[in-house]
Amino acid sequence: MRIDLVTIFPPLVAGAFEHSIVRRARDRGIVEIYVHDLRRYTSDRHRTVDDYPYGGGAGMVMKPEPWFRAVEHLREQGNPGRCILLTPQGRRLDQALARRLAAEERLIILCGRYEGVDERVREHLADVEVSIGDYVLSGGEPAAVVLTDAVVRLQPGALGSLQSTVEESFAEGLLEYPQYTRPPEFRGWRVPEVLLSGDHGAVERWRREQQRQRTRQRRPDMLAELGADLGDVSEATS
Ligand code: 6GU
Repeated sequence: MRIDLVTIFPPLVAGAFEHSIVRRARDRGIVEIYVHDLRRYTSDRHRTVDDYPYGGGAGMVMKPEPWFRAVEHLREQGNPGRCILLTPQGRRLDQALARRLAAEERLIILCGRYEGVDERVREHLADVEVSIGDYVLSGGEPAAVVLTDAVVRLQPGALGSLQSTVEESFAEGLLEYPQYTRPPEFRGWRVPEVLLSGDHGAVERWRREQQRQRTRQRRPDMLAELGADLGDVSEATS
């Protein structure tokens, strides 16, 4: 997979791809990531990327021309890919959307600044507009880091031999169970006995029950999504 990101702050996103899972996926050739400076695609001496809003009002609006030049230039090489505009008005990112985007050959991710992007970019350049949640960021850059991480870790081989239990439990519509490591007692807080018992069946049942409890308490919306039938059956058989 190839990911191209376009931003006015390349260092803000580039550093995030030099560590951990994303770094390893790049090193293994599973994903190619390129960060592009939007200002390279301006044509005036001051490399202007924004301008006053028509109709007045506070803040500046990002001009359409640099975005179109950047994406058209990137599309001259290879697969046109799917172009994503990151703004708080977009479709909310969830694991299902991450999986769909992870299946693309190429993503071109545009980081909008919060004040706004000329509407013609979302109408005629972006294929999809995405938000990472209901809160306000100053720009799409942190969202681009989040989206890229979510998509890269879904690439086959990206997690290596680590099996993705977190993704699996999410895929099943449940939150993850509590995890412990040594020591068995820390400041008087003990690891649940069942985990030390060596009884794999009991451990499995305990984890399932923890997942259900947690999901019920913290994310009843996820259980509702799962559907009444599945929920009832698993409750009845536990
Ligand atoms: Cl994609 N951009 C901005 N500026 N704020 C956000 C966001 C994106 N997603 C959530 N908040």
